[in-house]
Amino acid sequence: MKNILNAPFVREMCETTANMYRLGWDERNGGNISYLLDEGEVAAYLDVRKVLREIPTGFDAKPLAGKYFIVTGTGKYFKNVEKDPETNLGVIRIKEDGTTAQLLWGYRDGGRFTSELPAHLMSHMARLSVDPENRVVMHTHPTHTLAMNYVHELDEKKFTHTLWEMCTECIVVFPDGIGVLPWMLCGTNAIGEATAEKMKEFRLVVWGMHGIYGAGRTMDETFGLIETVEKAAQIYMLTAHLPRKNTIRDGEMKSLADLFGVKCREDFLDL
Ligand code: 2HA
Ligand code: ZN
Repeated sequence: MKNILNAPFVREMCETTANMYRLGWDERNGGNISYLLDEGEVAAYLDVRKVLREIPTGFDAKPLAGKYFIVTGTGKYFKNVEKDPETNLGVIRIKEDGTTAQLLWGYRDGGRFTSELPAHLMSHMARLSVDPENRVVMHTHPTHTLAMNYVHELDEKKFTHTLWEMCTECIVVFPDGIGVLPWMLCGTNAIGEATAEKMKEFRLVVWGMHGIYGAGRTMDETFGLIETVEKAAQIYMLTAHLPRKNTIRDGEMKSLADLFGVKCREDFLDL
């Protein structure tokens, strides 16, 4: 059995959480990541028949029964993942009942997965239903995106459009736009269900005055989505209070989408 601390999926979790912490997005215990793993990938590092503990999830994730995830721990700091992955991360498998997580590795101090597991697993189910290759769900509190939530309307079309205008690359990176939820109580099944509903349509979902969710096929893709939104939000926050002299026009955005061969949400443009 190979050392799990060298497993690419553990390394990716360490590198990504460290990166996000240093960007200032994940203060204290802010943020969480879940990453769908292949059984073969896990079996190279762990005896998958050896369940350390069973932890009830409090919701039904039956479509994910038998699936493996590496997930950040509740109350754990992104700042600390790199130096102690086995305490701050856990590898779980969803049991056949759909409502129990079997812990195979991690949460060494008796901990458990993120309190946002409902939003994560429900988002995985929603994304897998539209993209069978989806593997990553990421939640974070990016500073400028969050700042923008206080001064910009929380309307999907308007929010997406403003961000598309802020960097030429935006419409190419997230042509499907951004779903927006109002402020809701986090850590609940209700916010999980609302997030998953949006995830059928969007790979990015803003949680009003809280943060953002991203989903993608790889860690890089998912991180890149959120990073691009955050960059655009930063440009917005640097310019929103100044007289606007120039802008990228809707027709120009459409021609970018066409050039790069992506299908954008045309109803979010005024063509
Ligand atoms: O896990 O970010 O939304 C900490 C959070 C809750
Ligand atoms: Zn949060």
